[in-house]
Amino acid sequence: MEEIGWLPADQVRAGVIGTGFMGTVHARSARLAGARIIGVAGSGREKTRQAVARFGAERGFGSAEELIDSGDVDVVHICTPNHLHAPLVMKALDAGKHVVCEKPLATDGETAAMMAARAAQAGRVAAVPFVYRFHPMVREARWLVASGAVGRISLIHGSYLQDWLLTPEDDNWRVDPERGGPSRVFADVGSHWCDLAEFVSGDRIAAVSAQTAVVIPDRAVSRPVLTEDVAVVQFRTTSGALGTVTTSQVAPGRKNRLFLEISGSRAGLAFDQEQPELLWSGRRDGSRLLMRDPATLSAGAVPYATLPPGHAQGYHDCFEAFARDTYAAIRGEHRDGLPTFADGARAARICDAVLESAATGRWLEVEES
Ligand code: SOE
Repeated sequence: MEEIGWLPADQVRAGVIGTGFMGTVHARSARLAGARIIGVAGSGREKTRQAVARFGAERGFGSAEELIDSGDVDVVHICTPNHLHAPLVMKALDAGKHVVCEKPLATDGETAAMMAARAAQAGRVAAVPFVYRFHPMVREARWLVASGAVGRISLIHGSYLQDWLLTPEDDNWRVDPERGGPSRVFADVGSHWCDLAEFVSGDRIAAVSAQTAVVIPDRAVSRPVLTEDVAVVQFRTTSGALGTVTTSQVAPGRKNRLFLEISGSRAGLAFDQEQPELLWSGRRDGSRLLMRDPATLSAGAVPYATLPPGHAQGYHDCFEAFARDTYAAIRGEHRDGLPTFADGARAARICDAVLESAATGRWLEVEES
């Protein structure tokens, strides 16, 4: 096909596997980040056909494998149920593709580590959309910690609460351990929280003590339910800080409420993902609510503050920034804070420890890498 003049010579060519909510978000972000959406592969011809139109894709593929083997796809976005992540990632890496794979990277830590090692060996960009790193006020919090403004951290705590699985009629592939893996709420959203806690604090979760509960034992389709609705984790960090995180997908009224608070010797910070334009900053002599304003943000946050103050940025902006940084990395440019397969493997390792701790009632160490 003749190259049209206005198409940048290095325009990234993306393929999306999966046509659900996440596939749609990935396709939108890829397009806004400047990629061509070469094609889509869904779980059936009709879903693929509808997604081609919805995603603004150039064509549909008959299968994920066909998309991966296509010579005009540079990067594959994998947005399928969790059990398919590993086989599709490995096939894409073997085909020389860069890969973006939804979290959890894999349903166990050992497989996730193998995927990360394969990506490193292949020299491909391999990213995981821990997208809450891309809220400008999260970057501001990270900058404040790194600058010493918070002081020595003593406590990291918070929660990630949702209610979309509150009733027995609510069901989803994530409930089925065959498709979602052995952990549900912690692998699905606890992974985000732990990644963000480590990203902002610069600390590492070193050991966990967890409890999990299946609150709804029978659902409309899945019965008996084997994966947890609630997980409560106590932890200590490498630097000696203590912490807790509470995760639930049966918390009425909480829609996507990731909350992270860090207490240091000089100041405290708190971020609420449902109020992402704000960052609470607390000191002994008073506290303030910092509002996202490019004019007052640190150098670490400004690149992600793409709108004027008062024009709220949100989830889609995070995903678009993630796609931009991923594609910049594909072009060989460094982007600070890009969540890679190494981060995905870490999240899976923490999740393994949480499940084992909940099963045995013991504290479990979490290896650094
Ligand atoms: C469902 O819990 C879900 O879509 C997660 O899978 C996403 O990772 C999270 O960002 C929002 O909620």
